[in-house]
Amino acid sequence: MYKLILFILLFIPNIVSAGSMKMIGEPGHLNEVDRTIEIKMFDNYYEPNQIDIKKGETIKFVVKNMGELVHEFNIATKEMHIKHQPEMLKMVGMEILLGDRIDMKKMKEVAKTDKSMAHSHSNSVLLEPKKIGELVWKFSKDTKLEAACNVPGHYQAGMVAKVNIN
Ligand SMILES: [Cu+2]
Repeated sequence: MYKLILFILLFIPNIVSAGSMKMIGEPGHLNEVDRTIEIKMFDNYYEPNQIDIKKGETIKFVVKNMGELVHEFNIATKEMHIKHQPEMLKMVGMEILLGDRIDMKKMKEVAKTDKSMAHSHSNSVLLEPKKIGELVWKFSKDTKLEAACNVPGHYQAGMVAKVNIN
């Protein structure tokens, strides 16, 4: 019985995150891309700050960090962003996430014991200044979404883009 409870406690967070992931769409395939959208990240805002999508579209986002700070482009619901923020704060506390740099070596080391610190989410890219990343996402659901940066303070400073799915 004890083992069963432990099993449930260990796996509930995974089940919940997999469930909410499906709600926002799914990782897209490169050979199914309908459109490419370029996103520029500045300190602390996106350009454009509004993204219009047709339901079912697969979009390739080419994300460029034009700012002086590390930024994230993360597609999720508002609730998911708010849940993700303590994780990012922890990355700052552990000195994995520095103002203008990501300590990849430390990230790999810490991720061995704490998977949440690996920051490998299929719905986001985390970029150092001057770096370019890509994210292919299929918007299969018309859930209300936001593209946002969850580096501590950035979301609150307005680093959030509205995603309109029609
Ligand atoms: Cu940011």
